Amino acid sequence: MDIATTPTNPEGNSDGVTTPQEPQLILRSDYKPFAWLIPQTNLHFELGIEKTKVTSRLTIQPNPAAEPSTELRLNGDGLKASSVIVDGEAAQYALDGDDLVVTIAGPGESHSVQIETTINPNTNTALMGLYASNGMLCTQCESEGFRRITFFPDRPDVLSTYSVKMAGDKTLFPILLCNGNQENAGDLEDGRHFAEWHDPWPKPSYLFALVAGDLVANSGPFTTVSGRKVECNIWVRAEDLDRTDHALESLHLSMKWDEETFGREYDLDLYNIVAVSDFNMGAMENKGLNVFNTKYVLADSDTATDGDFDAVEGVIAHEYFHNWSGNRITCRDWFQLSLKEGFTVLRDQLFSQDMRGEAVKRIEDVRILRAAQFPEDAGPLAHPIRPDSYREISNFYTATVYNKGAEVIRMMRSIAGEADFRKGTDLYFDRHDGEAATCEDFITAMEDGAGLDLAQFRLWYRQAGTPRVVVTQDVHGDKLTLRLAQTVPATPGQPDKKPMPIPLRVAVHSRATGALGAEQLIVLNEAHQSFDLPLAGDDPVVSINRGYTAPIVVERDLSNGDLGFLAAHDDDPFARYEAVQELAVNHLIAVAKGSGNGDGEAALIDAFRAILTDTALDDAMRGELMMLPSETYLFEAMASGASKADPGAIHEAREALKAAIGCALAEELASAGSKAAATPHDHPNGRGARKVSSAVLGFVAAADPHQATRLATRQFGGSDNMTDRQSALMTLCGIDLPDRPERQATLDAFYKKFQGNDLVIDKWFTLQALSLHPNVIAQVKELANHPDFTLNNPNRVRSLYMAFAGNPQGFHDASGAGYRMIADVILALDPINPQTAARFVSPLGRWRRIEPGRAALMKAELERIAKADNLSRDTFEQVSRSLDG
Ligand code: B3K
Ligand code: ZN
Repeated sequence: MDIATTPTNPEGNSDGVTTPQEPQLILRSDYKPFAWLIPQTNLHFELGIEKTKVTSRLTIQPNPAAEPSTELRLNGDGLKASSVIVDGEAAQYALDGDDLVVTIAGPGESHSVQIETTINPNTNTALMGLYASNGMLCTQCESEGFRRITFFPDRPDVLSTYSVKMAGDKTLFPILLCNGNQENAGDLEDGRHFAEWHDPWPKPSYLFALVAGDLVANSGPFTTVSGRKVECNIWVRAEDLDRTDHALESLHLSMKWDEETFGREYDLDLYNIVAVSDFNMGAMENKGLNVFNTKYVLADSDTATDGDFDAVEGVIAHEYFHNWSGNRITCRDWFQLSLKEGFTVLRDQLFSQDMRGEAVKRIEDVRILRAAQFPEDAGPLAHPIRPDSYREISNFYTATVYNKGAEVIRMMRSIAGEADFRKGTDLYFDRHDGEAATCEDFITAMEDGAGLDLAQFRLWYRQAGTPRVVVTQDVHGDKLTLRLAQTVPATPGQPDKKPMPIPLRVAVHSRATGALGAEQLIVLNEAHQSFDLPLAGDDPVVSINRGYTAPIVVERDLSNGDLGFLAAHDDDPFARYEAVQELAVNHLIAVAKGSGNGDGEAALIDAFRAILTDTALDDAMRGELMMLPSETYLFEAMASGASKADPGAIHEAREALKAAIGCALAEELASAGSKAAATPHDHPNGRGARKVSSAVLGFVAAADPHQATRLATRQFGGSDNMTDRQSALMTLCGIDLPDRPERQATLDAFYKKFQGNDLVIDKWFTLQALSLHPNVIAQVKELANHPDFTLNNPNRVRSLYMAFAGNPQGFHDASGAGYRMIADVILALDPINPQTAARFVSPLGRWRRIEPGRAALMKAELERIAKADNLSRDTFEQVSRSLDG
């Protein structure tokens, strides 16, 4: 079964060529409530891998909030109904495109509608709806997958109570799971069995889930604050069971944290999580039955890195938090997606900050925002966190809706303060419990509960683009006047923007005395505005956007000396990180533009010396401070205004800086590296030490590849954990020393040791595709022919090609071969899994901001894709926006 493809005009043109018809543009302003309420939905599944029969019985009633209608429009996607019965009689119905339109003519306020469909989960390579994965059956319904199972008003504002009976072969599917609580189960004839499930909480169809397979559980109860005992299960294949403790523990921690921090208690007796290896994204928050990508469940230190452990904890928390921000209160329509996603990302970020330390987590989150969301906001796919239109909603599960959405709510929190923010969220949860709500409802609850006036703040929901704030200052007497000027850049469809409220935590330090000024919060809400701040002493240095209170770009002209001072002494850890980033960006962009001089490099070497030798710094933070800005972030910085990014020049400048630091600080790096190597894995400082040793290897590799080969080979051989193994192998993969056998030998040893462990073999593909090796394009081509490679598994596709698209040196190879390879993947993957294929378009879509030679090659690849027949709605939308925007 394939996802919707672009319909063609059956009449064709006069010259006989058929013209593809554009998929429909859906507008936020067109929202209308559905004509019917569906208080009860009964589903009966006769399960089979190749043939599943679905009988759906809906109780329907006219919706008093909508215009009355005799037409019941039920969405379908590639379905055929074998029978449609209304109130016990064969119904009058018609297919309108993929939708089933049933006439409800009979008398009475309540009707029953029964529909039978048959589907083939085994041919469902799009992994939306009901599909087969590794011999089990599972579902993914958000956003519009339920319509691939049965005809239904598949929209988030139709809430219904579900009762489900499922039956299937007991050997193939010993475990039968659904939302809610199991109410009945038993054996049937012919080796089959059944289970009946009931979910007492009304929900939209996108939260429906069903799983049937041969699974075992890691179980551990949780007792809620009011004393309710919840059975928590992490369901996996038997061979994966010993890698599930971290997931279960993360779930328990999340449940406790949400009670304490947001006053939210779990509301069923059962919480099931199932791990599947074929999954389009990270995980799904289906009510009481989360379905997860194995990548975000399975972890032990032998096979998962510290980053993987954090990701499991974060995603488990995220899906759990959706139980309130998403499930108890859902979205009225998909334009409101950030209502649940932005808020839930903020909640999971705050949780991880509390679990692992605020400073490092904040830096990580800002790094993600800058790497994924800033380019989106600056390119043809830019959209507000609450979009105004879409053709395919799957394309709007973006860093803007998620991560910028979280930043926008975080700004409300900064303005309100923690205590009043909590009053706002309490009111939101109370006021809208059980409803399908809007972003506007959230903002109003925040105004009423937290006592804020968010009239102007609403612009953050409407305007796309990353605001830029230019900072200048003058000093008179004992005051510093901070002059701020904000602009919000034009984005597709939004040429003119208004100034927005920008909360900034600021402090003024004294370089002369080293005195650190007191922090205060200012809110910039005009295009130009000045603020008088007290001085802490002579030579004032402003520390601004501390903690990254606003998702903006700050433009200021600080001397290297001032930046070095902030990098070494600021009392806000984020501001220290930011000062190092700024030093590096200033220097690298100057070098890439051909105007760099030795001062920037010298300042950076001094800053890195201080970072490496500062004994008061913990290693987790030291590791963060040692990270140079990513090449993607540097493109954004270089491509400001009329100037274009030159990926080749940026890459060379960055590698040269790494080499310069590696040479100048060889001793300091060696000593930090040996200290890190001597720290045992389970030492409290172990994680920090591993981060430092990975950063050290990066600098040594640029300066002295022979030495790095020795160090990395030793680290690989002596390590008892995946974090160290991965950083060693990453270093080796990037080194081009044909006379040394270590690179290939270590890759082979890694493969041999972990063959059969899909998640680790994904790493093996990724490390090669991301590598700094000059032959990376040829290597990726060869890996695509490896027997373990398949286009049918999204994790594997991403492990090779998403990694490659994120490898600036390979992807932006001046020949255009990298662009061609990604375009080929999009074309090959689109008929198999359109949602995953469409995700590869955005790297090519950045062509307008790149120097003309490469831009032409990127655009040509987009045009080649656009010409292909039968593009999915997903890929069609992304490619056409990338060419038009
Ligand atoms: N809500 C899901 C994402 C669904 C994506 C559908 N294309 C996971 C999450 O954000 O928690
Ligand atoms: Zn989510």
